[in-house]
Amino acid sequence: MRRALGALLAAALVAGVALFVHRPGPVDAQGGGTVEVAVTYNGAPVVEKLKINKDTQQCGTEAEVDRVMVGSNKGLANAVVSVPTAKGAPRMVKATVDQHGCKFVPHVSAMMPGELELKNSDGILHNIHTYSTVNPSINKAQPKFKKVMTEKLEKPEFVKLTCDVHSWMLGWVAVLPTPFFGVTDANGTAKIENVPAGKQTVEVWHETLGKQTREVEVKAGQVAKVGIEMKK
Ligand SMILES: [Cu+2]
Repeated sequence: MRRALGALLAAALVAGVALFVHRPGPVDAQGGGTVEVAVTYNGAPVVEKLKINKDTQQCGTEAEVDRVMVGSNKGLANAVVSVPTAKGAPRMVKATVDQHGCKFVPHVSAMMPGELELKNSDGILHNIHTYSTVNPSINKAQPKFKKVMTEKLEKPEFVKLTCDVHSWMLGWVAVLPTPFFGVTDANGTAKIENVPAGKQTVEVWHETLGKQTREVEVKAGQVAKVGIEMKK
């Protein structure tokens, strides 16, 4: 009994030390700071609605495409924010876009040059067709049995995703030249962490409202707040 307790205590001590040593949390390695971006839009939301008469079991009978999504306090969702002046180790995370309910989910995603994973959780035929300038266009059928398809987007650019089977399907993939990026949430905010200290440029891009930039002074261990209003 005593022995078991001793072993338990020893185990707890080891676990405690391990926890202390490998404590997860915000890494402040190179003296970076956080850039918190709040994107707003002084206008009304835009939603396109279309009747569907194809694959209705998976797609439903009406498609809703959010072209301008505005949340609380005029927050603009689905805007890509990045710090193109900040260089850092590439983020080796693949961007994943699912074709679900005959929609691209998420509607907007961001990645560094590399691989894009296309999922087909609908289990029906989709045909990805991308529109881009510096990256080769992708135009490929994804049959119902093909659950995942991997494609490459190797140059920074905002790539438009469409589907040749379902004309209303629309999505975007931002291929960015920096690992410091985010996509605004329903409230229009995005947080970019560990941005190298110094003068940096924050860029905001939105599929229908264009691009804007702001200068920001990033200080180590601090949060720099940037507010950007997008206009029609
Ligand atoms: Cu489709």
